[in-house]
Amino acid sequence: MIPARPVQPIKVDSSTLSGHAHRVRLFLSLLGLPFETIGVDRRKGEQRGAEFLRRNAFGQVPVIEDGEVALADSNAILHHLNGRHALGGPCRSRLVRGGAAS
Ligand SMILES: N[C@@H](CCC(=O)N[C@@H](CS)C(=O)NCC(=O)O)C(=O)O
Repeated sequence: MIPARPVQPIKVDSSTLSGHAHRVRLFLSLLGLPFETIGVDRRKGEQRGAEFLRRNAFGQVPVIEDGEVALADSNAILHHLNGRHALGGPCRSRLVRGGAAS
């Protein structure tokens, strides 16, 4: 099975100084996947706005939108990205075999 490339860039709701959001963006970068960061200003309380709470009722970043999949929680997101986009995990599929470096 060949890992699926996203048709559209994956949207990542993220905010500065969020380690949870950072690790999602880092993993997307390691996989070489296209993504778009959507800034959520937590100092302004944007994560508690009605529009954001529709995407994540816990009012936390990160949240991703990957095609038809909308998902919160960094661990769940990493699991999803690994399952859909990185056959065997990024180390086996891209880094160790040289895909990311070439
Ligand atoms: N279990 C969640 C935790 C996410 C989390 O704690 N996010 C923080 C930023 S690092 C947040 O959005 N806090 C809400 C706030 O500041 O009101 C995950 O792994 O994604």
